[in-house]
Amino acid sequence: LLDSTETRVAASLFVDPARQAASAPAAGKTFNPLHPASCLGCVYVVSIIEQLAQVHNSTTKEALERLCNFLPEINYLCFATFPFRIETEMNADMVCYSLKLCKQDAGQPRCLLYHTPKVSYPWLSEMTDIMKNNLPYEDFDGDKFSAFPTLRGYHWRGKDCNDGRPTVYPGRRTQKSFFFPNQGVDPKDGIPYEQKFCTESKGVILLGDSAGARFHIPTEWMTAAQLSLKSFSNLPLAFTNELDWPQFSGTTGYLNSTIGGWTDSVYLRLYRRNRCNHRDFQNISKNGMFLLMDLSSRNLSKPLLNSLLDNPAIVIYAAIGNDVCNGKPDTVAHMTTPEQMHSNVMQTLDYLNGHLPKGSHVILTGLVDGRFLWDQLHKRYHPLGQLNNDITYEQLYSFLSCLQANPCNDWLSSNKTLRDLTSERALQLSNVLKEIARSKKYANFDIFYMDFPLVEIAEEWHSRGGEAWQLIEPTDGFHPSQIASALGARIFWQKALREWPHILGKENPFNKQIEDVFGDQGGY
Ligand SMILES: *[C@@H]1O[C@H](CO)[C@@H](O)[C@H](O)[C@H]1NC(C)=O
Ligand SMILES: *[C@@H]1O[C@H](CO)[C@@H](O)[C@H](O)[C@H]1NC(C)=O
Ligand SMILES: *[C@@H]1O[C@H](CO)[C@@H](O)[C@H](O)[C@H]1NC(C)=O
Ligand SMILES: *[C@@H]1O[C@H](CO)[C@@H](O)[C@H](O)[C@H]1NC(C)=O
Ligand SMILES: CC(=O)N[C@H]1CO[C@H](CO)[C@@H](O)[C@@H]1O
Repeated sequence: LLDSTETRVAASLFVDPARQAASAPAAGKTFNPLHPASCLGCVYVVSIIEQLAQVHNSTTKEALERLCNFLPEINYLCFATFPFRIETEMNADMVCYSLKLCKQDAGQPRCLLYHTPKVSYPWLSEMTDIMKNNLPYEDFDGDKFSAFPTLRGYHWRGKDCNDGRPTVYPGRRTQKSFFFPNQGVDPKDGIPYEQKFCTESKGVILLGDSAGARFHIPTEWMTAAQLSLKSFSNLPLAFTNELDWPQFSGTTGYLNSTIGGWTDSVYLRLYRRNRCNHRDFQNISKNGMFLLMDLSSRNLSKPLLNSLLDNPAIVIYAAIGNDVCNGKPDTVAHMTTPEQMHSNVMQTLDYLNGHLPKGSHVILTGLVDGRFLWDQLHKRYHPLGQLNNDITYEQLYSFLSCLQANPCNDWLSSNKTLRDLTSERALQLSNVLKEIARSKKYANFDIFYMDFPLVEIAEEWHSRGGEAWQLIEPTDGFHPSQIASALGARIFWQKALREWPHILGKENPFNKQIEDVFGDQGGY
């Protein structure tokens, strides 16, 4: 459910079959317009239209035109999809029930985002065929990289991949694009640059969930007062990257952040330490990939590895939260148990031991204490509710739960008992990881554990004058923000430098020469 929720909810904000082909997960074959996502998408769009009308003192029709003009690429759909007039007496909840994009299932409560529903007027409009019929979409083909940034391209794994050749991927010792400009050989003396400059190189691989991939819905899309053509200029990029921004992430990020905060990452730091660690990163993260450990049976893609041909890698296994977070009403029954956790992690480690080159490192990071989310946010206003102070995160969470589209029914819940119980389970699962790291030995890698550094991140941010709530993604109220991600990379790095410096390798004395010969290759 989680898997489909994050991307589908977002996809439905702008219902467009072409984009869905790129953004929808391969969970099912059809997009059901009556999925909770269509309700969320509708409530969002109608709220924005109403707020635009309010901000610009215009009619809703003018506001709709304004919004559609912000979205030139899909504006034909914009008009097709909203052939209705919004009565000012109705708020977004009511409009969407009228449009039948929100529906009340038998025996279920009616889900409302706003606390003060206005009177429902008995008007109905026609839904267009596009909304009535199931929209087909293709299975998402993730196997495209190198020349193209998104669609799981080089934002995810750098430019050293080749679509057509499975043997071409980051970290392979036999071919490094790093050396391409001169065929790898110094024309002056015929000696390969690698021999001259590189004694040890290593890559970084992240096995993670949407937090690792930097899930983010731009806040600009939510604030009517600031909406402009520019606000949506990143829409195609955002959707073709599944609303993830791995190019800014704390593990594999390498581009300056355009989504707030700044970029700092383990990859960037490894690269600065040793310029031979170039383009060697893989993002094997996926939204809602709970139990991502179970690489074999769940068809999750494995990192590309070859124990004989690759450079050693630092593999970060980031559990964070998806083992306890789910959108099921009986959420506790669906949490990973410590026994399952143990078995999943052991399977992954066995796989890695069979595929990682000797001298690699695996770092297991523990689960976060997600009570932080509720504590920091529940009383604050969501970006969509800031114009009129009418939507708090508490309202958003309960609306999402009601729609069965809450990414984490247990931590994003007003039930304190449940939140505490979830943290207790998270702690048990972290302890499983800790114990494995303490007691297991592998031939091809050494293994370490670290807690998710939430406390250190919050302290560091506080000492820089920041506020704790800024560490959470404002739009979804759930994922770590860009700031948290960058600070996390720094804290990770410092801990590794202090406690396990050997995993980071030595500083390369030839960094300067490498730069002189190859110039700035952009870090990826
Ligand atoms: C809003 O528009 C109406 C009609 O065009 C006008 O009478 C009113 O003064 C405007 N209000 C503001 C605050 O500009
Ligand atoms: C990021 O920004 C810094 C300073 O603003 C600049 O020096 C650097 O080249 C930028 N990096 C990229 C990859 O754009
Ligand atoms: C896994 O992938 C195979 C081949 O692509 C497919 O036949 C199978 O149904 C998939 N299994 C699951 C659980 O998705
Ligand atoms: C809160 O959660 C606990 C644990 O799941 C459950 O037993 C209890 O009934 C819930 N309380 C309410 C008011 O829903
Ligand atoms: C688990 C997962 O989503 N892995 C993805 C990592 O990125 C590659 C492409 O770079 C995808 O093919 C995988 O699906």
